[in-house]
Amino acid sequence: MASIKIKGMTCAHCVASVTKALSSINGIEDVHVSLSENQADFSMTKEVPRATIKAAIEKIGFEVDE
Ligand code: 9UX
Repeated sequence: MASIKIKGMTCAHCVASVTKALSSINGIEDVHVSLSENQADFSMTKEVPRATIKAAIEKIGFEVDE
């Protein structure tokens, strides 16, 4: 499992948006986003650059916590 910290999620719809955005990335599967932990957990079926994940999150208005 890989994980990434996300800033700016405040409701269940935010969680759904992030889940959808991450799930749509080729190579990312089994996405679980936690609102209380400000974190997304996922598995990767191939190597996905962190920049790709970061860009997908920022595109929909959230921030990655470095
Ligand atoms: Mo979660 Mo609502 O943002 O704008 S608080 S979608």
